[in-house]
Amino acid sequence: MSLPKKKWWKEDVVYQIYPRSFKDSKGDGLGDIQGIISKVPYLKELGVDVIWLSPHFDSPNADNGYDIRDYEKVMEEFGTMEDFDTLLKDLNNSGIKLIIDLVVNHSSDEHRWFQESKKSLDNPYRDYYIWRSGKEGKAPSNWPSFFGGSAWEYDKTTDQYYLHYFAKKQPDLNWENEDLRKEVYQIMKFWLDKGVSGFRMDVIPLISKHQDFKDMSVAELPHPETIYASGPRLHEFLQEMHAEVLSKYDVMTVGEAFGVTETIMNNMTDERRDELDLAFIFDIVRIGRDNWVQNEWSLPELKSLFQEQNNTDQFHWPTVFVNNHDNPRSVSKFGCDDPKYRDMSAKLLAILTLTQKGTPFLYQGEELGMTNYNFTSFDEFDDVEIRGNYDQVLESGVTKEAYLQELNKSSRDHSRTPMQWSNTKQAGFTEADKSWLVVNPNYTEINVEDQQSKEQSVLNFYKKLLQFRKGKDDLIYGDYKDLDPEHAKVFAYTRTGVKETYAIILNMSSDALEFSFDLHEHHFTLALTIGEEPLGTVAHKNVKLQPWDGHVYVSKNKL
Ligand code: TEU
Repeated sequence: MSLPKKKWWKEDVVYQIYPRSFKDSKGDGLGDIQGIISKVPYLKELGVDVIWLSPHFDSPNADNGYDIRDYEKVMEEFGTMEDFDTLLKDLNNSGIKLIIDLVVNHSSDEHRWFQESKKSLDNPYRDYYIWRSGKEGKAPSNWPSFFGGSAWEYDKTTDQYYLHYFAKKQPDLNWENEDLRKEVYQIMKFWLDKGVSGFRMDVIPLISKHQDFKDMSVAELPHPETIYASGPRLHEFLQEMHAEVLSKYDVMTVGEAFGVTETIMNNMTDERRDELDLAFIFDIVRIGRDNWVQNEWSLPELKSLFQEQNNTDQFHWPTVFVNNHDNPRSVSKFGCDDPKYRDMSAKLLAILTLTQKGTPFLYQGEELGMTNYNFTSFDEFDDVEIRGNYDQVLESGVTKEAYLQELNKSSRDHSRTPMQWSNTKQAGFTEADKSWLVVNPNYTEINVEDQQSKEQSVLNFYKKLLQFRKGKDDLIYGDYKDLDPEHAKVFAYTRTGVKETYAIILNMSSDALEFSFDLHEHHFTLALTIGEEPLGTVAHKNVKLQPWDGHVYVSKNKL
């Protein structure tokens, strides 16, 4: 058999840092770059290969940095350009690469371009954004914003509306304008020339707009992303970006593929088309979600989504992740946050993320098994998405209590509570009495310092697994086969490479059980386990699993 083409970004494990919540060095309650620098040894010891840094650019923070005022300046609260350069150098010296967030579907309304653009109809920057006249005193179309209300905002200076898919402080950039595109490519080169190893591209499929701005139908309105992510020039723009910038550097790119169809996704990441390397799709992490509502989901459904990721050819490579800054904590959603099984289930999710086929993306705190926070009032949320949608949701007849209950399952703020470093005040995140977002009180039980001292901790399990994965081409590139797609409790699959086959058997339930799989026949030996079974030769025919237990077996292929 032949394995997919080798690339460093298929083998590396990425760790996402949300700088606001990682580590505060100044005592102002906000994370910063010096804070990250102080934790480079921690990241090195953990064993991750690439850091993805969420936006660190100058921003008025309408959406925590996803609204950029100056693309070539560091956010003052986070530090200086010198701090950034030091971080990059320290990471590289530790053998870790750095990728940064490219947020170019929109900028901040405080960006110099927008300040100019709104001044007059003939301002040279007018066309950097999307301006249209209203229709009969109303917005140009019925397009909604993800953060509540219309996607059009009226500006009286020129008596026109500008488009914003997200908050009104995040006006959409006009990619039809060639000068704007050149500016973006120049910004990318600025950071690449400093030595960053690539970009995570925020809502990248949204950059090409349907130029007719036609009203959406009633059926289309609840999911505007499908319309927004199907613009006619997306592939053309990405190919241009590749030719102008990316082709000149050895980098990785991962596009946030919000709203795309399978065809767009496949084209966007087809190795032969020179667009992007990787994409995040949200089917897995958002299983059961409908906007802010979290419905029930089943394990066979989850497995079918992983199967779909594997139904591609050798020209595509998936990403694997169960956490990020826009989603609740994976232990609370996919695992079990009951303290009895919390650690076991966090370790199980580690195995799942690091043995599926695709580039794994971990998110800060995942390596500790951090959980959702129990929000008890709306004042505790920071998220612009909740604040923007609040009135609309309540007007639709949902009670405040019901909304709060649902957000406790679905809110983005769960993942944004500060990193839990120690058992001291504010979890060792900040010296300040108050952090920008509440610290989860379970920091007394879940924190780095404690887990470093305990051999059996989630953190040490991640370290072990990350070491285990390194250099194992057959595990990384091997073929994927789901052994029992219909099993309601066990997720079992094999990864078959050139010389070895791995069998991964995960009990995603709180029941002890036995999974029938003939280990003898396949000469499997136990290579790694969450539980206490001795590693090495397998004595049993079937696999006995404690609640939330997971086993990784290996066998030599018959050549
Ligand atoms: O997210 C876009 C996205 O996919 C959604 O998570 C979105 O935030 C929302 O849930 C839709 O209802 C990206 C960033 O990751 C996010 O943090 C930003 O807020 C957003 O774009 C705007 O830049």
